[in-house]
Amino acid sequence: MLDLTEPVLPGCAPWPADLARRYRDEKLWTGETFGDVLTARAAATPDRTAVLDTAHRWTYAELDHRSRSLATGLARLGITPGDRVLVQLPNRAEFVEVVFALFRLGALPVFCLPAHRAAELVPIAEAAAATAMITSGVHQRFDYAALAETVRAQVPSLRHVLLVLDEGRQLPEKAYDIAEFRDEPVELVGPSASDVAFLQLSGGSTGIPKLIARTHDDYLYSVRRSAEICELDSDTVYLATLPVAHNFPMSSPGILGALWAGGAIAMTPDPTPATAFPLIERFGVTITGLVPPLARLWAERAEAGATPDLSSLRVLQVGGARCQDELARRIGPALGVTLQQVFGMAEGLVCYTRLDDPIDVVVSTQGRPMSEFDQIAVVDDNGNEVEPGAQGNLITQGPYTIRGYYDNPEADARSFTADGWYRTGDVVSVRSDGNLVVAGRAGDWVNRGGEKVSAEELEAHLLEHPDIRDAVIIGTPDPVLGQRICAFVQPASPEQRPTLTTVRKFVRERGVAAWKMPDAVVVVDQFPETGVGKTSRKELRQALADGAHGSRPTPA
Ligand code: OOB
Repeated sequence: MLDLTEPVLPGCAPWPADLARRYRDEKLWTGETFGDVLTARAAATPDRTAVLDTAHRWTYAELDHRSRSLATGLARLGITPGDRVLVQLPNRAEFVEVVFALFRLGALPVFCLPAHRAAELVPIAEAAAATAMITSGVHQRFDYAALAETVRAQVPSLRHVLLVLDEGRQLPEKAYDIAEFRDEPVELVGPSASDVAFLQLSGGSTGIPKLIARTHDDYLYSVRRSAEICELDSDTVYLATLPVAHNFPMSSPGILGALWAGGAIAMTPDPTPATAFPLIERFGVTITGLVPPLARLWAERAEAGATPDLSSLRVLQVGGARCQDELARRIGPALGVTLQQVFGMAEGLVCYTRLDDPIDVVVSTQGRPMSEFDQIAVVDDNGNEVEPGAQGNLITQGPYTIRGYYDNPEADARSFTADGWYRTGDVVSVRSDGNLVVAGRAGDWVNRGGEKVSAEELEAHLLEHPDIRDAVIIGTPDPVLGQRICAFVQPASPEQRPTLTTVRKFVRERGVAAWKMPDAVVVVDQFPETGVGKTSRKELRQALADGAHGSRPTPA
């Protein structure tokens, strides 16, 4: 009998035995592994399409065979169960092959984003004590093989670099081509469902990366529930538009949800309308997920007319950052889809609006937890629950939310309560209908002389300005007031650039309190982005601190 009080991987906090037993008794954790799911689908529908990209179309039988074959080859190379393997691949079919090969072997993929560079990858590889890295050759003019070599040179545990190469590409001297490891499959023992399946990265990591260990049991439960809520079936074609290693396109319901439902995974190498729209038509895509800046771009492109045929697309998910109501209202009509808001985190909890929710819920809320076993609470800074409906800090625990980071007691002390609830860092309110409204990250408030201004609230006002395409509010240090309000704005057109005077006048005329007026307006053509495409407030703050953009706030 499995002792549930033992950590599943040294350095990981286990679920308390009573909760783990409950999740098993309730059949949330079913004892299946990812390998088991693929085996079952390949047996049931061997000839249905499992994965397609611009260069490949694999059936379930082919994907199953490829993953067994590569698992066997990786075992021959000396990769063993429990080994950590950095995976940094663009959205292409081989991502699925590689990840399922590692799952079958019981080695743990460490999911890195294509945007990561040595400054991120070295500490990640060190924290994970990774033994291998699987990456691509040159992609979008960046040499990932050279990057992997840089990482290997600095991380002694990292022995092997394996590359997914396009045909005709030359193999660098010290690396392997994964094609050399597609062996005749042999049966491998494989992991058990309570084992850790992979390591995911926490968003917004600084310093020592926070690694998130997810088990087959817990992650598969979230995948299954997500697929149910998103009404996936064997006709689903899920397009991985965001970088597929991220939790949202991976499992909410993502590529794993599509696979669980027996549908197809489609991949686009880049998320722009120019690339993704023709692929939606070509592959008959039914659902995909975007971060808000991309959703804005897609809506604008569709509103401009003359797009490829997007009529197969039924559901467009938006998540990863707050989708402003103004944008949410436009998406359905512009793209002819049902909008679904998704509020989730790699640590676990994912909330969805449901596909049959009234439009007010879909446009104005970030949905409700996927599971009746998710527990959420909204607490003040002392940890006491706030009045129903009031804003506060969201904490959560449940059948697929981790109870501690991988081997990082300092981060655990900050991010988890003594009894294992995860402090999300998000400020939310819960409406009487149970849906959450995300007001922002706890740090996204500007404290102007003691008056707190919600960045999200002020941004929503600015988005109503005809000359403003997108807006981000940042607090800047001020010797007298503590902080001042700086508005970064993207102009709607190059000719009409908003100014401090016009913006303040506009906000005032909307009946907003005087102390919420921006103290400075900085017009920029593009916002910096995180690896998954969210607008990076951190970089904007840094730009202000560095005096970039000539953006020292001017006294109003
Ligand atoms: C997703 O995961 P992460 O780990 O990259 O980021 C999590 C954080 C949340 O704590 C929250 O601050 C923010 O991203 N966030 C949202 C949001 N979705 C995520 N803030 C406002 N509204 C939303 N809809 O971003 C992620 C993981 C799974 C599914 C979807 C997103």
